[in-house]
Amino acid sequence: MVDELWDIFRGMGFTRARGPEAETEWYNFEALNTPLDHPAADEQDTLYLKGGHLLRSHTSPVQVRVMQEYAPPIRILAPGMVYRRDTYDATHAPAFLQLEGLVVDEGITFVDLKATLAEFARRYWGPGTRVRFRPSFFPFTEPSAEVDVKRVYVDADGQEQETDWLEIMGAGMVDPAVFEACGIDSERYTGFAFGMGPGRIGMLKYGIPDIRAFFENDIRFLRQFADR
Ligand code: 2NM
Repeated sequence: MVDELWDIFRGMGFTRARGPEAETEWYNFEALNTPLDHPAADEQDTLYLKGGHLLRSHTSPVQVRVMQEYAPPIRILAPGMVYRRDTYDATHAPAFLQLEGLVVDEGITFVDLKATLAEFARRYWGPGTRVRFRPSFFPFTEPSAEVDVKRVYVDADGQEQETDWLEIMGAGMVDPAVFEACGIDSERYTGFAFGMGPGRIGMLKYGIPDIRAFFENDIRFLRQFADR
């Protein structure tokens, strides 16, 4: 899944970035405009290690590290494992893949966000794909949106069919407070970011009803995807 998604974003000019899975509270929360007493930073949702570190709860700390080290223009994709204190059930795992993107330059607007993510959706699900942006909230973006796709296709009887709207990712314009925390001039630069779960997208694509199938090492399940 990560390789397939990566191929599309590489074709749109993104570079791959990586970072540590054991992070500090500053990189995981505070640099991302999330005070430690914000509900999203509540330790209920986070796995703490000894010595002031925690397992990253999203890959956004990778974006923070890239913004600290490189001057814009920035166009990166950060895939990797993230960790949350979630109960293991059909739709949640305490360790799961996330894939986040970040674009920073002069003059980047919400139009760039919509066009990039709509183009991604059409390259992944096909040219007939419809894309919908719904208002949402993330501490590190303003405005923020959930991105839904609907697939329109012609069935074996020649009838036009369409799927329900499927939620595939969150996205938004990077909050100026995040740029300032990372040492980027928020008067000069704007940008957008997005995040998705490759496991969730695979579940939607292949009709996998239970996320635990990815972790159980049932060779009959895994072998179906052995062609990459
Ligand atoms: C999402 C949704 C919206 C995001 C923001 C950033 C950063 F570092 F630039 F602030 N990285 N990723 C982001 C924004 C992630 O995931 C659902």
